Amino acid sequence: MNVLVTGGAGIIGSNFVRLALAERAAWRIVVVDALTYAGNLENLAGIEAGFPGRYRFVKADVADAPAVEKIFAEEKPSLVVHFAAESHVDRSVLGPMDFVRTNVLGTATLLDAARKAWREKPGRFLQVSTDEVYGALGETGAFAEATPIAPSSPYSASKASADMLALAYHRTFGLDAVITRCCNNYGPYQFPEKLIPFMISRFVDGEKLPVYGNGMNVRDWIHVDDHNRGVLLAIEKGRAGEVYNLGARCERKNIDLVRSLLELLLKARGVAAEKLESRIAFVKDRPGHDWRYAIDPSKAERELGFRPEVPFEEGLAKTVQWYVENEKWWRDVQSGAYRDYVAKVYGGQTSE
Ligand code: NAD
Ligand code: TDX
Repeated sequence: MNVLVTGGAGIIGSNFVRLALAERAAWRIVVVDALTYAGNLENLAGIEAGFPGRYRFVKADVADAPAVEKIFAEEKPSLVVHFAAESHVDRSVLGPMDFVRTNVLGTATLLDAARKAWREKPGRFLQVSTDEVYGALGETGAFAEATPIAPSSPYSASKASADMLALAYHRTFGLDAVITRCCNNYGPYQFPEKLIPFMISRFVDGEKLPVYGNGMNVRDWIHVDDHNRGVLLAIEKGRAGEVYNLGARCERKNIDLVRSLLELLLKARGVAAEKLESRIAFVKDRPGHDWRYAIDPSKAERELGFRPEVPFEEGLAKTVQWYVENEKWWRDVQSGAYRDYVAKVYGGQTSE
């Protein structure tokens, strides 16, 4: 079975490719990724050798219709797992249009190519989405699939638009589309702009840790492997036209999470405990900062048998260990050296 995985060079996509090739022997995966600033071929290192004949990488922009149609014609995929996106909220505040282009137009381009390619033999389109489409919660409650969408940032509005297009292609054209909406991911290969790897890299560099606002905002956390196991379940057991929320019932206030990180780093790097609190700096709040996210995953648990396996404290400790042991990986990202790897493989054609 040929599977297109878009955005496979990002954190979630690259971990998905590893998991799926290991656990689904009949799959051959074609990664389609534009290698933007967030795409890192080092995240996929070793896969070609580890799974000979079952992996191909194509550098392409999902919003480029001729390129996408060519890939569909060459590979005849029966499944598309669509991870590719501009994913960082702060960047969407600085420059919303890249988000509209990739997340809205890119998703529409893929859906339309799938509609045309699957006229005779239908395939499945898995749209990877986010809890952020539901907007912000107050102190209580959780997002269910029936919660009205009310996105706050250009990022979440562009993801909500993509979800609406996927559902419209299902209703209008009968396209077999399934949507998963997951909470905040953590784990190896996460670009060091996201909270956890950003704080780790700042700590190691002796910099202050900038906590937005009063640090009382709440995020709901899941290990990337648990998210990806949920995506596999939605692919194989999900009903067409349905949305499945994925989460591990693991809410943490940002400030508490930063303090846990500090304690773990203290163990890993041997820094004096009394110096830790002075490392935290409360800074200006993010514009439109959603107060609280919490996912109710009971539909996925009931219908898909979804059961997250990684306890947060254990997953966080392993993740900190990974960043400590793989300092070269994030140093190459900080310095831009990871682009050289792209240049070596693709003759300098990066997409920035
Ligand atoms: P990421 O930023 O780490 O990676 C995104 C990948 O998409 C990169 O490899 C990038 O090169 C690629 N890409 C970007 N624009 C592209 C384009 N126009 N054409 C082809 N490829 C392009 O993102 P991530 O955190 O791995 O997120 C993957 C998906 O999961 C996204 O759709 C995101 O909205 C969703 N999601 C993320 C989280 C999270 O916590 N990170 C939570 C829920 C849902
Ligand atoms: O330096 C920081 N200081 C800080 O207080 C950063 C980078 C973040 N924060 C706060 C903002 C959020 O409340 O930490 C929380 C997490 O921030 P991010 O890592 O930027 O994630 P978030 O905005 O919650 O969005 C993430 O989860 C849902 C992903 O980036 C999205 O792609 C996903 O859809």
